[in-house]
Amino acid sequence: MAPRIVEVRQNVLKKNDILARELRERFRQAGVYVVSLVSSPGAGKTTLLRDTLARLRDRFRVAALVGDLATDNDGRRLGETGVPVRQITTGTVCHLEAEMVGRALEGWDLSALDFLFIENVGNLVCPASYDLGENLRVVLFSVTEGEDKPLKYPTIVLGADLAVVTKIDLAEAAGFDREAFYAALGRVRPDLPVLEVSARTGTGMSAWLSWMEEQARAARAAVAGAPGGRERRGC
Ligand SMILES: Nc1nc2c(ncn2[C@@H]2O[C@H](COP(=O)(O)OP(=O)(O)OP(=O)(O)O)[C@@H](O)[C@H]2O)c(=O)[nH]1
Ligand SMILES: [Mg+2]
Repeated sequence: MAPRIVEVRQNVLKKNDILARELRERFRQAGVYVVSLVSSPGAGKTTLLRDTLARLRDRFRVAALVGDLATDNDGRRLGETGVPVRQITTGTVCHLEAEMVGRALEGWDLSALDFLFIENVGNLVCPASYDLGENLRVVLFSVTEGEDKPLKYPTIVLGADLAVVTKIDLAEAAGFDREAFYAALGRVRPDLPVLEVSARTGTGMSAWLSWMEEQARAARAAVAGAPGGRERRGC
């Protein structure tokens, strides 16, 4: 890459980091727990998120932002759950940036939310470089996309807090080699928690929700216990 291009890219990333830090502080002050989902196109982000919103909406105040290059299909699908959803249409940009998230949140009272979910644009490369100020970043790999994906896209794995293997109902039909997948993931991030789910059959959904709720509880307890921290509603 030419030095000039490298410099511009570094400036963009630096600006994003500053905005993401501001967002993170805003989320912390509002007491909203933010979870982002990243994966290759079609791995099942919207489907998992739709079922997640439907299962959480009676117990928590939830909302979602969803990024896509060209359509509002996912926003409409998620909106069917009845929870507040905003679509971010990125045009030619292959990832969400902190600035886009900040703009999409304009006018939203974040303190009226317990959980905010962000579905990134389907892409295992570009989103890795852009912090969105989220508390948790979840990377999804479907059983149909090949066991070696964690090795081919290590940066996204290195920045994740959880890996979710999706479409587990198709594992047998797709000849998914579980051992090979876990070996590939382990070579990049041996410490990364992994959950297997099927939004189609509901397998693993309870484990996913419990895990995420526990992370949110722990984060809220840490904020409440920190010097200068304030009491928050538990969840
Ligand atoms: N069998 C099966 N199909 C699934 C599952 N989850 C999603 N799908 C299907 O996979 C396809 C893509 O799912 P989406 O949820 O749209 O995937 P996505 O990651 O949001 O896609 P993009 O936003 O385009 O990147 C759809 O046809 C879903 O019905 C699952 O658990 N099992
Ligand atoms: Mg989607």
